[in-house]
Amino acid sequence: MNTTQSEALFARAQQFTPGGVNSPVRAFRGVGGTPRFIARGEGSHIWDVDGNEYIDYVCSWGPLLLGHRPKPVVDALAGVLEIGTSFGAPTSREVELAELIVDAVPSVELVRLVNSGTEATMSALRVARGYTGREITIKFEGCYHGHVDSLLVKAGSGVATLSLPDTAGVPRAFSETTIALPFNDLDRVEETFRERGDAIAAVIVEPVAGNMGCIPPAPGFLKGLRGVTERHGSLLIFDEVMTGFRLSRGGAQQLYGVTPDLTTLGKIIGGGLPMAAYGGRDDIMRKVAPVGPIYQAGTLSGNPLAVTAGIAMLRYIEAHPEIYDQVERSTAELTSRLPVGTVANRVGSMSTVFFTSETVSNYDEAKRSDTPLFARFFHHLLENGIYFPPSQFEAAFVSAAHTPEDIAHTSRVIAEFAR
Ligand code: HOZ
Repeated sequence: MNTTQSEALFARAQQFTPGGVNSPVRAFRGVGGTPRFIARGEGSHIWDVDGNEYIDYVCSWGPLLLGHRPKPVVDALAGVLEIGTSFGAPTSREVELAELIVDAVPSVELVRLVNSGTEATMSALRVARGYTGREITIKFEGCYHGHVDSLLVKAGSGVATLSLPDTAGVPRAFSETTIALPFNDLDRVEETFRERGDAIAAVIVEPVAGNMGCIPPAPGFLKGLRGVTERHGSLLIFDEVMTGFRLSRGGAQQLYGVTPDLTTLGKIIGGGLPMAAYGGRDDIMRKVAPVGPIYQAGTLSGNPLAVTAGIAMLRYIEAHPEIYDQVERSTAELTSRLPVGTVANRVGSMSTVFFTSETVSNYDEAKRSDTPLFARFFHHLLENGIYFPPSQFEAAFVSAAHTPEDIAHTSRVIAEFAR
């Protein structure tokens, strides 16, 4: 495979940008080799600057539920260019998007739009602290909630990919407000609440973990979190940046029937443009400025382009509920012919192949995967025109644009992988 242009761009990029990338996992450090510089995408396929074509299972790390350049989103964006790109004043489109989100996501009665998942989780945590008057947060090892200072404790995603112990630059006072516990271990959560319950503002969780690879919640785990937080007067925050509108229109909370107090959203709600949100119970969200004392603001929040793409995406999803069955079936097929010595975790259209024969239900178990072997698997796929996440500790995504031929070809290539 010729990668001359990508290599040249990567060398040039490293002169001007740390590691040559604007987000660490993209640098391929978890798998080695040259990151592909992408020239364009259409449907389920992308093309790199050397003209190589790939079936894309990164899907921009989740936002592209409809694949690249879906017509409803592209058409809506063409229309918005007529009106302007940013006003820093409210527009009717923000109201429309807020209504769509409130209508779809069970826990969300009021919502505030922001620009990135990091901003959403940072703000939701501030609201939880302001509302409860407490400072401690429980998070789970291997879960990733953006690069919020206090949440970069035993974090997944790029932190796990680069095997960073914890992150330089975070004041100890911030990380000391966080208690990290093993995912799916309700006993440890109960025990921690017994010891420090009256200091805990919130439990934040990815209801289906996607940032240590895909790990589903154990039966009863999410309900247990709901129960213990309620009993101790703390808030339950679902980080649905990845799972929101991906696992169902109402996200993981609808799928598992557990309603948190606050929810963070991102990725799909921006239709492929930078957009995120946090929202939840009316009485909690009314503590946010300008109605309440908890301050949070943003110049580009509710940006007309991102909001327009988000509305087009959510309206399409509302009108085509059948896409959820379709992407789930495709993902089941994709993970049906695994090489010996692997396990695949899958929920809906999120999945990860781990190189271990043991169950993977938490971060310690995910770390037992043979990551050098994962790297060989990744390059086997890449050489055969299949673009998977370049890290063991990320989820792969299937979109509604993936065709039966894409899936059949990919599962054949997966089955052919020889150790
Ligand atoms: N941490 C992101 C996904 N879990 C990766 C973002 C990116 O590199 O674009």
